[in-house]
Amino acid sequence: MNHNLYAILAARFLETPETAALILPAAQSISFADLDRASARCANLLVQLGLKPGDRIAAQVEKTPQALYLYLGSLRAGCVFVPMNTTYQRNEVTYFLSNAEPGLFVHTPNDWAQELASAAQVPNVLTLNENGDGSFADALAQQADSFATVERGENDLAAILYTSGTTGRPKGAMLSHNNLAANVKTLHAYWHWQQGDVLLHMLPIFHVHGLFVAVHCALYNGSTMLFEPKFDAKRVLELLPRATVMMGVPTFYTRLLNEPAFTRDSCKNMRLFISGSAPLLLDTFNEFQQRGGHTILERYGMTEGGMFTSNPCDGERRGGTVGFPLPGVSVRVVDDQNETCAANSIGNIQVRGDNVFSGYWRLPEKTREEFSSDGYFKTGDVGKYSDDGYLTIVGRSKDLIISGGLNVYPKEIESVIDSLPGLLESAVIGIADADFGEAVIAVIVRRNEADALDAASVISALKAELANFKIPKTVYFVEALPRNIMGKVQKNILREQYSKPTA
Ligand code: MCA
Ligand code: AMP
Repeated sequence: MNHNLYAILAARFLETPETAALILPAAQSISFADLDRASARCANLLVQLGLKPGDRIAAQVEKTPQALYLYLGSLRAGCVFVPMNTTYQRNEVTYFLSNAEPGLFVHTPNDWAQELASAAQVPNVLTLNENGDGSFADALAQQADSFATVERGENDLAAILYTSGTTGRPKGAMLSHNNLAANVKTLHAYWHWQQGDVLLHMLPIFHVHGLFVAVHCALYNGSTMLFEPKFDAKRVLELLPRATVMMGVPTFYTRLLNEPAFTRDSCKNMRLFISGSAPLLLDTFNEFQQRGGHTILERYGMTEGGMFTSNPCDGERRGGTVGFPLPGVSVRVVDDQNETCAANSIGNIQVRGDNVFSGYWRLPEKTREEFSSDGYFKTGDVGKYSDDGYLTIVGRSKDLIISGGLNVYPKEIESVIDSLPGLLESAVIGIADADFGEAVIAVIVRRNEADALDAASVISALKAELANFKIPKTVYFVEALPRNIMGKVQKNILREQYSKPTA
């Protein structure tokens, strides 16, 4: 049997080849048969460029149908897809290219990508802009539109997704065809995907949520996606009457609730609203229920394994919890000695299952550290089970901020700040924010007041180095950072201090 994920998805969506796979903002429709032909053209192009199964394809491109063809073509050719956030800056991309050693880099035209690719000796470089044009699209047009999808085994890699860490550089999570297939099959059944479902797709497609959860579920169900370039609350209101399922990060839901026109009537065609990537506040859950008449289904997952737990479709969706372990996924809460915690006791969340990745790209040591001796992945999240089996995430043991569903590791920003002129040290923390859930702020100690950068200059220096969502919303200067007896910065004190409304 061919375990290639594309073959598994296509066997289902090609049952209805003339159904629209994508409907674009200007109402243009792309059928499943079109998708199959376009991904075949891409796979043929990859072969022509000399890419072999197992070769990496790095992509830093906007959300267009062509970006999806690139992903599906990569699967079909047996290559390993490495998507990157479009707001990563040159230093961030430099690292990904040198670490992944791709055989092809497809990028949005800018001042630096070509130069970085040459420096990293990437053999093939193509462009793709936000309109779906560029040398990648031109090259696709020259290719034949059929391709025999390459045979892949269960453990062959389909993708590497980089996730940052509390220390050091980002790590590439290696996801196999079987990891991805196992998760989509489970989610398809658990969320009761059904004939006629239409997915409102407003997430980016360079992360697990938008690409592997949303796109895979729609393809596996043969469902149309209303494929929008980015989230826009007013546009959601226009499109909801044509959709039945929406997935989003909590910011999507708080922004929708800020729209006075959002009512029960807006949602009357909807079957399911799903939230994840960050905690959904109980207030948002309750207000959405009252205003929209729908109970948001919250689920929990991670780049390293897709989805782990979910509230049920049937049965109680309990606000403030992430529901039950998905079928086939074992999720346990353990103490620091790896002993299972009793219900209502807080401990470390660990997961095991066919969906869970095999390790970090070229980091065997790091991989070993992150798995228990009995094969559970240590998520770094902290939680507890209720007596009746609902999991609640109560915090994180990792120093991580999640802003608008995107992960920000303070250490990375602190290192950049500390290297700026006249600055001695810094602490980056997350404080509660009505829009992003958590907002990034920086508390900085100057080395020398006379020639230290001011707040605006710090922000503009950071913008040149880091993706936009990592940039602190506010910068504070202090004389010294609070430290404990071991010399460790007490971020809890800073969080308390800066969470108070400033006069
Ligand atoms: C944009 N900005 C942000 C963020 N996004 N600031 C903080 N956090 C963010 N997430 C800033 C920009 O820097 C810019 O600032 C200003 O907001 C406007 O930028 P724009 O791009 O127009 O923002 P937006 O369109 O309003 O985007 C907000 C968003 C977006 C819709 C929440 O970030 C988004 O789609 N997030 C979803 C991320 C996601 O897919 N996460 C899943 C990861 P300035 O004006 O100062 O320049 S996968 C995962 O976590 C696991 C597996 C899971 O469980 O799902
Ligand atoms: P990422 O590394 O981008 O895959 O982010 C995964 C992290 O997002 C998890 O380890 C959790 O900390 C967080 N996360 C995902 N879903 C939820 C949720 N429903 N509630 C709270 N945190 C979540």
